[in-house]
Amino acid sequence: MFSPKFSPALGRPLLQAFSPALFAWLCMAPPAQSQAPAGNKPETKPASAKGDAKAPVAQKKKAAARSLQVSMRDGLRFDPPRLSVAPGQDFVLTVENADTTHQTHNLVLLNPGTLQATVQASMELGEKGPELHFVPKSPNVLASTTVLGPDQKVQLKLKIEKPGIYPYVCTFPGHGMVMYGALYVGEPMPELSKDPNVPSVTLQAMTAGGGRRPFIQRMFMPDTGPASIAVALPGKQNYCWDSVLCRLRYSWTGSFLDASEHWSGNGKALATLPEKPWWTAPRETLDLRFGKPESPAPKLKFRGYRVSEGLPEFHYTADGKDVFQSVTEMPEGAGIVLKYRIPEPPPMTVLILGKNTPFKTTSGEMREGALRLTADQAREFTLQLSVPQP
Ligand SMILES: [Cu+2]
Repeated sequence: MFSPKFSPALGRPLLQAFSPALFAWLCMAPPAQSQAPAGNKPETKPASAKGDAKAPVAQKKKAAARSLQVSMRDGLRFDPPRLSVAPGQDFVLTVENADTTHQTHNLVLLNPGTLQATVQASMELGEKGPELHFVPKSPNVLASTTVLGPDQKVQLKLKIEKPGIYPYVCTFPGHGMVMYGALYVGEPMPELSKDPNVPSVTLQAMTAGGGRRPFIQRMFMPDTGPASIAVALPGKQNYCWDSVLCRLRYSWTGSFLDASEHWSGNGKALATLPEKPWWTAPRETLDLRFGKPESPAPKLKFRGYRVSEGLPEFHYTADGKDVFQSVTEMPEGAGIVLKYRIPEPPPMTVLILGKNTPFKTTSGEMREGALRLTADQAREFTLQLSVPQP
């Protein structure tokens, strides 16, 4: 059995003034840096009612309370950076410091629109900061945790009646400008990549590759085979290449993959696309034929890819013939260019593009939805695909 030991500075759960619309209490798990034997994980103790004498709900078992979780993570960010709850819904927010760099953090839940002012006020606490856990006294503070050390966990029991977007922020000195998120109460959430309530630092950390470009990622992705490769081009285009069908699958503009589910789960979760693809390959588009369009589909075998200047050149064989394919971005992100190389092509190579194809070609003859290339032309050719203009 644990008996929680707190350092004087972090001694009691900190209770703030509560808005009438909300009440909260805290319960604190013992600090994990205590002398607990390995494997003895601190447990969250049952909540004890504090802070609001008018809140007998604390003693009653509330069956319907929703449980939400937010973790403090490396790189000064909350995970998830957004939460959503219905107005008037009882919920328990578990806040855990999961920062492996041993940073300490707090979480302060605020009235809508008071993030900047609260961060400012916390910076003005001066030497009073530590004893207040860096939480300024303000009616805009709806609930707050103490400063949490590594692996410490706290629960806030909450209910918010009034719809709105309630920021949560870490006011530990130096963190408030980048470490925040938002609780959506009865409000629709915008697309994550366009949410002004999510800091860009957080968005980047949630993006596969940390937002680096170019970047190559093998990942389970929506609407494609399990062996797909996602690539962030150096500008603003991204694409998914299917290594079973050996062809481009789709392309989208903007942020790369949101891989947070993938990393936090069992590794099987699908990455999500922050944007709808502006092009998805219809069935049989980009299929290769040797001889005539009616020739049987060649046997494809993916051989891997090599990387040059951060970008992959895919290699596969079609009926034993080597085919190389790479993708680059058109100037100003206006689209993508597919480059094919077939070092030893047969006398005639055909690429099925479909009628009314959006692809522009610079060589070969386009007839009835099929691009026909002589051996000379097939050694190296490109296809341009522009982002459709609205
Ligand atoms: Cu912090």
